[in-house]
Amino acid sequence: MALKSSPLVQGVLTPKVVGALLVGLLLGTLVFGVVLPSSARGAASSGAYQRPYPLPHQYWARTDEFYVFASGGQQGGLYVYGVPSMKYLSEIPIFNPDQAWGWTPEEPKVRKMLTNPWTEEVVTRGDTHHPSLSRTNGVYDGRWLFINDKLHPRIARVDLDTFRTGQILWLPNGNGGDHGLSVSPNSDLLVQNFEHEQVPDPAITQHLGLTVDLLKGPYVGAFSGVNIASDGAMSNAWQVWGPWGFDMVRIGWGKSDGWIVSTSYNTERALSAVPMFARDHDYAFFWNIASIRKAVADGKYVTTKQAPDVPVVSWKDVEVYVTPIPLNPHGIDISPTGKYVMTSGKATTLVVAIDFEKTLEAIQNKRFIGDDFGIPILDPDAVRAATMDLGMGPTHIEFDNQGYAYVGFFVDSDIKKVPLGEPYTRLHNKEPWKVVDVLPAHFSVGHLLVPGGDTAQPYGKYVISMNKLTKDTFLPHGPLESENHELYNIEQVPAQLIDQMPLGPETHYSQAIPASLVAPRVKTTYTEARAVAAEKPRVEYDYAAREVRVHMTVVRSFFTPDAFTVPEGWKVKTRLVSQETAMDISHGFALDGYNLSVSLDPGEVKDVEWVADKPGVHWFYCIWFCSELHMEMRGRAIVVPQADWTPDKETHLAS
Ligand code: CUK
Ligand code: CUA
Ligand code: CA
Repeated sequence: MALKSSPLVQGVLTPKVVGALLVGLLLGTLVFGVVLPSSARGAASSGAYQRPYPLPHQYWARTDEFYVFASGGQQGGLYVYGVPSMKYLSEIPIFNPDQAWGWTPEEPKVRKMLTNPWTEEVVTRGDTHHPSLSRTNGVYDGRWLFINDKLHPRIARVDLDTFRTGQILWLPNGNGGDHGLSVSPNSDLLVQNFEHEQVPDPAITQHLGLTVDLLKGPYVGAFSGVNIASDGAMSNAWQVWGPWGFDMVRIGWGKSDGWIVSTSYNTERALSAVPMFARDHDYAFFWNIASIRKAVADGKYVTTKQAPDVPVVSWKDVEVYVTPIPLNPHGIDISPTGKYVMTSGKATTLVVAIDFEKTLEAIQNKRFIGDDFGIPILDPDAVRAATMDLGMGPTHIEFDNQGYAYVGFFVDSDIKKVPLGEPYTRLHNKEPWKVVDVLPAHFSVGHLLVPGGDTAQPYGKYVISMNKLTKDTFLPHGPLESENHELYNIEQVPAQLIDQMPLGPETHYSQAIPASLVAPRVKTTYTEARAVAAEKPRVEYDYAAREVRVHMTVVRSFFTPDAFTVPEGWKVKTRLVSQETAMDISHGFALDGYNLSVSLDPGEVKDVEWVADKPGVHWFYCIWFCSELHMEMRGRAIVVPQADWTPDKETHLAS
């Protein structure tokens, strides 16, 4: 019986229908099939992949194998879901305020992170593209996730013990348009490319020996190197500038250790779309990291007024090579041993596998076919392992643990599975570089992921395709449609599409990490409140500073104090101290009519500052349903008109 025709689904529970259901229940067959999830019914059919969650209680056992951290694009943070259940878990706000997830600039810590250090503007629009999980020896370690904002020159560190943003670092000398981001195999270096060409400080263009015209260009490109300390703290290390903008990037490992590989699709240095396709090829870049550090050590750099501590190095002073890649390459990805660097001509059907061992030999033997802006151009014949004609619009590539590459095609709307060459042939016993499987996608693949598919040891088993278009896959939900994350099991050929999930527009790269590396470190409560546990609730009036300081404890289901007075126009510094120790019992402080709402997790301490510029009674209330007395968990901020204020209206708490 088709689910569609089920009377339960249609909600037509007429007496006649209920009667029929009862008969069905008594007979114990057919009708029962209607109300069970389709997976439970499908379980008997042989060969079909069985979804591990036929019934909810099995989900309570928390049996998902992987967390997926999906960049939220214009949502400005991350989506988090489980695999293979494809169940949405949460969101992590980063660059955009999001009060649903307790991330509001009313909190000074958040406000400071969102503030551009040079302009002091609070920047609340972001566009996340490229998450990069921290790693040790080239393998995810579950400590942090780093991610960029394409709209502004800033990157963030998310701490995986709290699923909260711990740091936002602003990159100097650029206006944004930063794109590819990659973390080194031991998480001590991060590289952030500027895809959009810039008009930098004149000190930089002078150092580069290039001229840049504000109106006519051509502009110049850059990437930033960021140091990551052992506690995850990020700091600007250096910048390299060159004639082009740089798109995607990976820091190498294994055979490509010590090198940064990146792409540029605009080696034309064009200022509009069509001329960006003028050349029949652009480049893949190979940057030697040690040579960048040496240029800095040798003093071959300039600095700018904006960032006097950040050395800016010219491409001329470092070791860099290019090799031609057909028409406008985008993604550049590295196989698990670090040997193959794969990229593709986005506007072609061609996918290129570069052998990094051959590349190092070609550099040694000077197999150059010329130069561009002084950069030696490596002979494609000397560095390529394969050039494959695979389909329309190859965009991004990931790798599994069986020696296969997975290439996503935007135009073809599919993923092609391709065996890699040596040393992987002993794993798959296939002729390398020939398609062995085609995974249909719905529709237009952007990024794709294999769990661990950008590391030295992919976990394999699944591919998730992040499709840009959903067309009619889901119920209509307005002209701006969600995207479609599709889960395939890749343990067999053909791969099986096992689930789909709509997710907000629009994710770019996403990564999946074993649940066992993250779940055990996730905190359920904070311990900050212990430090101030001895402090008593109080209200202090500072007439010189025109400031009221409220020290408030918060516990089910009371604010203490639950009322205080403020003279109109004064600043109110409110310290909220959660005395909760139980998991999942968060409170909050939202103030009627004041554009102010902060979340307070168990054991957390938060400071909120606001100016009492609206006279009257303003209730503050708890924002989460924390107990059956949640609605009653509220109190009053009484803002007394300036003319009416007398010191006897001060609030004094009984001690
Ligand atoms: S990009 Cu969006 S699909 Cu910003 Cu990595 Cu290629
Ligand atoms: Cu505390 Cu609701
Ligand atoms: Ca081009």
